[in-house]
Formats: sequence, C-alpha cells, structure tokens
Amino acid sequence: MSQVIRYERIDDIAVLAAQNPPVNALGVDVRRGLLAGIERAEAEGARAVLIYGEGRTFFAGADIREFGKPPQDPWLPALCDRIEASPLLVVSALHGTALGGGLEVALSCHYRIAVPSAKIGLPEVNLGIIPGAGGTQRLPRVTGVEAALDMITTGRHVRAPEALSMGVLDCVKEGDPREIGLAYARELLDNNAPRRAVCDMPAPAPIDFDAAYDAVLKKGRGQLSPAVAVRAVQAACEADDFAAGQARERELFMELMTSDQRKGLIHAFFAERAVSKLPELQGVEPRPLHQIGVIGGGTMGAGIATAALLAGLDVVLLEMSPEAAHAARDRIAANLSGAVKRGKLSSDAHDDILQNRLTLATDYDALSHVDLVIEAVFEDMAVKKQVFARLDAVCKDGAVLATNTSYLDINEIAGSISRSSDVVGLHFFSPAHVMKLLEVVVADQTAPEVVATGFALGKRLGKVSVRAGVCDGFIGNRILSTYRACADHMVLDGASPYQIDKALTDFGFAMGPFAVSDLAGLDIGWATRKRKRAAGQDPRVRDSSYADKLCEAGHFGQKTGKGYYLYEKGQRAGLPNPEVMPLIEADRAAQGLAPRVFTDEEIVRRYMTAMVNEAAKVVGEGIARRPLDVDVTLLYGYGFPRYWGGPLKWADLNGLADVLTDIRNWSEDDAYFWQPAPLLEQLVAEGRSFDDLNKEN
Ligand code: 3H9
Repeated sequence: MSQVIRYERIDDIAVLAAQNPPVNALGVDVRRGLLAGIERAEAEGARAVLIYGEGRTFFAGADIREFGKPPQDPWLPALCDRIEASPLLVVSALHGTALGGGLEVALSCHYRIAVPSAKIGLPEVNLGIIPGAGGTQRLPRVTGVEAALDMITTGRHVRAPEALSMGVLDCVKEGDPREIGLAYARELLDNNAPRRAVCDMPAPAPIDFDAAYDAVLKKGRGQLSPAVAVRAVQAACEADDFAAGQARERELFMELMTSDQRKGLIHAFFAERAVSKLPELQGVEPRPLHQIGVIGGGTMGAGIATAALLAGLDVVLLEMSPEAAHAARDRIAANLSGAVKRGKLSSDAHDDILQNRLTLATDYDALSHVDLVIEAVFEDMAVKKQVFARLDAVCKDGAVLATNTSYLDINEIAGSISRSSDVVGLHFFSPAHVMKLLEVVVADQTAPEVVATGFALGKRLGKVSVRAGVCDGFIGNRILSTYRACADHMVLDGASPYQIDKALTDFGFAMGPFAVSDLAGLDIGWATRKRKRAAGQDPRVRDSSYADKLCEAGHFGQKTGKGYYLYEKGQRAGLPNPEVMPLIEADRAAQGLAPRVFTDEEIVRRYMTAMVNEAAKVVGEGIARRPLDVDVTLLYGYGFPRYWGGPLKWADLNGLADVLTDIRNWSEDDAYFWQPAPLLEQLVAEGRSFDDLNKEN
C-alpha cells in the first residue's frame, strides 16, 4: 500500500490521491504508487480512475532532487504511457500548479478538469531540460504547434480559463478537486464517453521549424534548452509515429540532462530557495510591519516607497522641503502608473494608494509611529549619522532603523546611536520597485529579530533577500568593483570596451560592464575612484584616467546621451562613442603600455576569474555565508547568466584547480591584483568544491 498515493474506491471509480507535500513532486514512490493504483483499479474491475493531488497542488513536476542520480523504475515517460494505455477511463482533476511532469501526467489522462485558480505549464526549459515524459509530443497534438511552442519554450504558467480555451482542459469548475473530479468522472461514465488517448490523435501540422529554432536560440541569449525544445516539437510533426517522436524527445532530454546548463539552472533553483533559510533565524519571530518610513524621495527612495506601497504597506515619506516631497510624490505616482500599465495594479488601487496610503512629510516627528524606517539619503557618513541621530530621538521603541547605504560602514552608523541592535542595512538595487535583489546587511550588534524583520520585509516586497556582512560594497558591489577593475586593466592592456562588452554578452551577461556603467551613470564610478584615491590607494593599484576624462567633459552615460556609447534619443542601445578610444590610447601611452591582442575567450576567462577570486574572499571572510549567497546576489542584482548558476557554480563547473592556476600565472604580471583567495587555495588543496561548502552550511 503506497504511503504517498492513497487508493480508494467510490462505486466504480478508483480514486488515486497524491499525498506528497509540499508540492506532490513525482518522485519514485509517487510513480510507483500511481502505477500500482492503475493496475489495482484494472484488476478490481473499476470503470474509471480519478487522479488528483491532496494539499496545495496537483503534481508540480518530476522530483528535481532525483536529477543526476541513477533513474529508478517506473520512469515517468513509461508511467505516462501506461496511464494513457489503460482501458479504463482516466480523469485528472487539477488545482494549484500542474507543472512539468505534472502536466504530462494530466495529458496522458483521457480527460482533464480543473478549478479556475489552477495553473498549468511546462517550465522544464527553465531548469535546462525539456519536457521528457511526452509533453513535447502530446501538447502540440492538443493545442497545435504554435501554442505548444509558446508554452514549452517560455515555460510560462497558463491559467485554467486560458488552458480551457486552448483545449488542454476539458472543463473548469469551482470547487474541491476531489469533488469536481468525481462528479466529472461520473458524468463521463453516465454518458458513455469514450477513452481518448492523445497519442492516437493525428500529428500536428508543421511550421518553419528552422526559423523557430533560430528565433528561440537568439532570444535565449545562449540558453540552449528552449531551442532544443523546438526540435522535440518538430519531431511530434515529422516522426513516423508517436513512439518515434517520443524516442527523439527522450534523446534530446538525455543530452540536456548531462549539460552544464542543466546543472547551473537547477543550482539556481535550489539556491534561490535556500538563500533566505538561515539557521540563526530558526524560530526567531520578525517584528510586526504595517507602516514604514522612507527618508529621501530620489530615485532610490521613491522606488523603495513604491515597492512597499505595492506590497500593501503604508508609507511615510520624509523629504527636506515641501517641493522635494512633491517631486518624490510625482516619482512614486509615475512608478505606480507604470504598474497600472503593466496590469499589475488597478487604477482604483493606484488612486487609493496615493490618496490614503502614502503620507508625505518634512518633519521627523511623522516617523514616530512607523515600524521600520529606511533612509536613502546622500552617501556620506556625516549625513547618515545626522539622520540616525534624529531617528534615535523620534522613533518608537522597537522600530527597525535601516540604511540603504551601498558601501558605508554600518557598524559606525549603528555605533553612533543609543540603539545599535535595531540598526540593519537594507541594500536595494535601482529601480527598487523592479530589481529583485535585497542585501540584508547584518552589523555586529544587529539583533536576530531585526535581521528576521529585514527578511520578512524582503519577502513581503517579493524580493530575493541575501544576508551580507559589513565591508566596503557588501557582497555584490565589492565583487563588482574587482571584476570591473579587471575589465579596466584589460582595456589598458589592449582590449577595447566594445570587445569586452561583446565578449561578455556573448557569454550570456545581460549587458557588458561598460554598457552597465553608462546605464548606472559614469559619475558613480568617478565618485568612487575619487573617494578611493583620496583615502590613499595602495601604489600597486593599476589606475586609469580615461573614464575620468569622459566625466570631466560632462559625459555621464545614458542620462547625458554620451558615455562609452552614444545614445540617440529614445534608443536604449548605443553606438561606440568615437571620442573614447583616443582617450584610452592617450592613457596607455602616458603609462608606457604597449597594447596587445586579447581573444574573447581570454576576456571572459579573466573577468570570470577575477569575479570568482573576490567572491571566494567574500565567502572566506564570512561576508557571504555560503557560496550560494554570492551566486544568488550576482544572478538577481548583476545580470549574471542564470544558466551558469552564478559565478561560484561556474567555477565548480570549470574546475577550481584551473581557476587557481590562471590566478597564479597572471599574478606573475600583477601580483597585487591577482592574490589568490585563501578559501580557493584551501578547496583546491582538499579537492573540494564550492558546492561542498553549500551542503555543509
Ligand atoms: C520535470 O517535470 C521533468 C519532466 O518533464 C520529465 C521527467 C522525466 N521537485 O517554490 P517553493 C520544493 S522537471 C522537488 O518554495 P512555492 C522546493 O524546493 C520539473 N522539490 O513553493 C521547496 O522546498 P523547501 C518541472 C520541489 O509555493 C518546496 O518544494 N516543474 C519541486 O513558492 C516549496 O517550493 C517545475 O519546474 C520539484 N519539482 O512555489 C516546478 N518543486 O521547502 C518547480 C518545488 O525545502 N517548482 N520543490 O525549500 C516551482 O515552480 C514552485 O516550487 C511551485 C511552488 C510553483 C510549484
């Protein structure tokens, strides 16, 4: 008797209820239970079988934790074929999410009913694979090729009403999945409805698959699985019969299963879930959050306020003057209008937020009742300390006092007031209502429930929150400043910013580092360079002046229309700015550097190695708790290609010993920059990987 599939007879209907929380993943026990249930129903003379899930969902897919391990019978494709081949009438009743293998089980049933809130999808491409249990063969037979390709290559979730109109569902009904499923099965039996196997349906009409393949490959920016899925759907149209199409699907599925992209994407899936699970927060209750304060209504402050308002929190926004407060309100209103345009907010809710949930203030007393306050004022220690002194004086006991600083020492800020344990860093990324990353920066004295409140706020705002320790730049910006410096070194040594940007976008980054600088504003890097030089930089640091020259001429990138690239009005992508290379050449000449040729491969290798080395220092020093915290930070805040899983997963996949060898070789020319991270040396010496560290913590 299966523990995870409960078997029950209701008259002539056998009911198979999945009980495998949290998401009824189709692990080996579930597959065995389903097979046994079908066989028993047939042996006992039932006329129909109903399959549904108990708890929050129908099957959310194959059990991803089994991937990479030896397969155990019955395999999902064989199980799906067996369900479909049953002489009984097999019905599935869907609720929650019927995803991947879950939808494939449903497609092998003869009829499908769902509650209106159910969602279906084949999201396998997001894990670096394709549907492998007949999904690429059955779905196009039901919906036609175009609709199936849309679902399979994007992995998007389709709501029940749309799935009904696509023909994937036969019926949508309000109610409990078991009850609506039983009633539907009874109705089908009473009407003598025929068994209806999708595999017996004619092959779908073909399209121009080569064109579809090229378009999907281009859109995937190097991700292979969506394009491979096109070939599998092609087999549904062109193979001799259903079985031959399935064999082709299996072949392509197995190829992807062994790929690095599959490993990277599955690492990303589990890492983004593990990142907010901190042992030190087990059993720690966050403080209640109803109303928050935001200080400063510039782009960042307005973005944070927008995110909080959209998440249903009330916001008090403090500015220096009524005019500045008014401008902040306009920014928030514009952000909210964007949400209305994207269908994320109704216009009634938009008006309600602005009229009733946003309070503008110019006096700190307005913050006396807020549960949490985030300051997003000018990045200057003296200014921040003044703000915190005022907060210390007016905020209620227990209020969380957060700074959005990107690099200042939060211990120093916390140490300047009487309640250091209430102080935490909440480092948002701009635009804060769009970017998913939130670094929760924990200072020496921060109380555990304050950290828990930071994570609770992140969750409420729909962010992916990562715990970081205090250092210049925390996790993300510290690593960024190192790999950005590596790019600058390569420019001095002979590569152009344009070659570097192209090599890195070809590698899979959303943007190259120079295009990113133009987007963020060249004045930001300029200010950082000036700050570091003023603080007394080590003479071994390789410095350059060409970017300063651009700034001195008033060129700050996209916002001024000119930076490394020239931006035509209304165009986001730019053309190389012809003034840049002469500035670089002058800089090289002044430093006596003879330019050399770089291959794209070397550019990627150096850039990635600099990133990995700094990331290993960040983990080794405890600034990031685990390698996966770094990976998630780079994935969500820095446009790192998800299919590599993050920089430290990339390092694992490429071999840590090779990474270390490169560092040692390059240190012969620049021993200061290429100092190997002690953690990297230790892992190589012990023959271990970053993933081993993830598993230990
Ligand atoms: C597939 O089906 C291949 C087949 O075509 C062919 C095979 C031959 N397996 O996300 P949550 C865990 S590929 C194992 O926090 P939510 C998850 O790790 C699969 N575990 O909840 C977490 O564990 P923990 C295609 C899984 O409500 C817990 O469940 N399917 C799986 O925010 C709760 O998850 C997919 O790609 C799984 N398949 O979202 C769907 N799924 O508590 C992947 C989840 O220890 N899953 N877990 O951290 C999802 O998209 C979301 O989990 C879902 C729920 C929308 C279902």
